[in-house]
Amino acid sequence: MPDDQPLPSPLLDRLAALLGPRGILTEAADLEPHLADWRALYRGKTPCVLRPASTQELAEAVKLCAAAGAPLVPQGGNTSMVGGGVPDEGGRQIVVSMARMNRVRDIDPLDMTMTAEAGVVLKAAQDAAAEAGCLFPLSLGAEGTATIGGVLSTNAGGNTTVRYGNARELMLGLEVVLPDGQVWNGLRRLRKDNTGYALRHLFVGAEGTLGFITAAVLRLFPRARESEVALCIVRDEAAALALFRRVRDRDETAVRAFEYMSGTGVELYRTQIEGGTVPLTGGEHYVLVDLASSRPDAGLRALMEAVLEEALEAGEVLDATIAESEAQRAALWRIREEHPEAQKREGASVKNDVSVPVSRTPELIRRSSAALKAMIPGSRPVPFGHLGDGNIHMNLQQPPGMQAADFLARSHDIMDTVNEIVRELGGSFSAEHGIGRLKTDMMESWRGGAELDVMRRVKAAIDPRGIMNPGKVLP
Ligand code: FAD
Ligand code: 2HG
Ligand code: ZN
Repeated sequence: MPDDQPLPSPLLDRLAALLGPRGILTEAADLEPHLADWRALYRGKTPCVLRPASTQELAEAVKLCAAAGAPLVPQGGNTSMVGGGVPDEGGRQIVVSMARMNRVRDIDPLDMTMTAEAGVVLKAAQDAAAEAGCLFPLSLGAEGTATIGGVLSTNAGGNTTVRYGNARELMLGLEVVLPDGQVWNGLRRLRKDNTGYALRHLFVGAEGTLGFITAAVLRLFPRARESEVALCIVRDEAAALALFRRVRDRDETAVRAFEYMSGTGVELYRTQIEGGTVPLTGGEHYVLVDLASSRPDAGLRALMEAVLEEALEAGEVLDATIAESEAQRAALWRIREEHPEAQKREGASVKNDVSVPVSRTPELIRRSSAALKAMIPGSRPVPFGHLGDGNIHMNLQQPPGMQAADFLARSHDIMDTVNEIVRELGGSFSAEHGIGRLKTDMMESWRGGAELDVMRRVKAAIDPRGIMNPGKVLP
C-alpha cells in the first residue's frame, strides 16, 4: 500500500478484536507518551499503539498488519538517543509497545541464565538476577526505563562494557516475531551452538528493522562481593588513559567501569541537579574508577590505593577520593550518571556518540574540543563517558545567550566536525546509541559499498514488504 494512503479501518477493528481494550490505545492522551523521543528531536503521529500481552498475540497482530501493508514501529522504554522508537510524521506507522510483555520467565543459577521477555525493564532484570544471588551486569543511566528488547535491539553498551561487553555479548538466545508473523523460537541457553548462520546476532543491533525481539536468554554472572569506587582529578586526557592502563595492568578482571568526565560536565552536574554535590571541585578532567570482584577477599581497597598512589607520584592524578560506603559509592556514580540530565537542563546540546581505538581517546577529546570551540565561539564541549571502551560522548552545549534554535540549526555541522576527526582516528560515528532516524544520512558515507549493500539485501530478505521500522537505520 502506498505510504500516503490512510490505513484501512477494518485493520484497526481487527486489531482491536484481537488484542482487547488493554491491547490497543487510540485516545490522543494515551498516544502522547509514545510519539516523541527522550531528546525531543522528533514528534510523530500514529493511528494507534498496540500493546500485545504475549508472543502469540503479537504474531497474530503482525500477520494482520503485514497483510494490510501497515508499517510497524517497535517501542520499548522509548529512551533512544537517536529517535529509533518513534513513528514518523506521516500518521500511518503503528507503534507497538512491548510494555505488557514484561515477565521474567526463568532464572537458572546453575546455567547462569535468565530468560526475560522484551518488555522487562533493565532495572527489573538486574533486581531479579540479584534476588537469585546473581548479577546481570548491563548498566546504563536509563536502566529504570529502558527494556531488554530495547537494549538488545540497540546493542546497548553503558558503563560496564569494559568488563562484560555490550548487550550482544550478554545474549545467548532469542525469540523473535518475524515481519510475516512467524515466530522463531531460538531461546537456547547454550554456551556453544555452531549451527549455521548465527541468526540471533542479526536481530541484536537491528533497531527493530528486521522483526520484534519478544524474549531473550541472557547471561548471568556471580554477584560482586567487594567493590571500590574512586573519583579522581587527573592532569589531562592522556593522564586519564595512563591511569586506565595502570589499573588494568594490575588486575584487568577487577575493572568494572572506567569513566571520563570533563570539568565542564561536573560543574553542570553541580549546578543543575538537586543535591548535586561533588567532593573534588576545580578539576578540568575527572575519572571515575569502579573495581569489583566476586571474591570476598579480592583486596580491591589495597589495589585501588596502590594504583592511585603510583599515579599521584607520577603526576597523573592530582587529587582523589575513595568512597567509604555504599551510599558514597552511589553518590560518586550519580555525578557521572546525571550528565545527560544535567546537560538537558542547561539548555540545548548536540550529542556525538563516537568511538575510537582506546589509545586515541585523548587525541579525540583534545582535537574535537578545540575544533568545536573554534567553530562556535562560546560553545562548551562536554566530553564524557566510557573511556575504557574508547567511547566518548563528545557533546557540545550551546553558548550562553545564543538561541537554542540557532544552535541546533548547526547540529549537522557540529556532528560532521567531530566525525571528521573520528574518521581520521579510525573510529565510528555511532558507538552505542545506534543509527535510529538521526544518523541514517551518515550510513552511505561510512558504511557504503559492499557493507551497506549486504545490509540492504538482508533487510529485503527478512522484511520484503519493508514494514519494520521504516526510515530507521538504512538510508
Ligand atoms: P527504545 O528507545 O524504545 O527503542 C530503541 C530501538 O530499539 C528502536 O529502534 C526500537 O524500534 C527498537 N526496539 C525496542 N524494543 C524492541 C523489540 N522488542 N524488538 C525489536 N526492536 C525493538 N545507551 C547506551 O548504549 N549506553 C548508555 O550508557 C546509555 N545511557 C543512556 C542514558 C539516558 C539518560 C538515556 C535517556 C538513554 C541512554 N542510552 C544509553 C540510550 C538508550 O537507553 C538505549 O539505547 C536503550 O537500549 C534503549 O532501550 P529502550 O527500551 O528505551 O528502547
Ligand atoms: C551515557 O553514557 C549515555 O550517559 C548518554 O550514553 C550519553 O547523553 C549522552 O550523550
Ligand atoms: Zn554512554
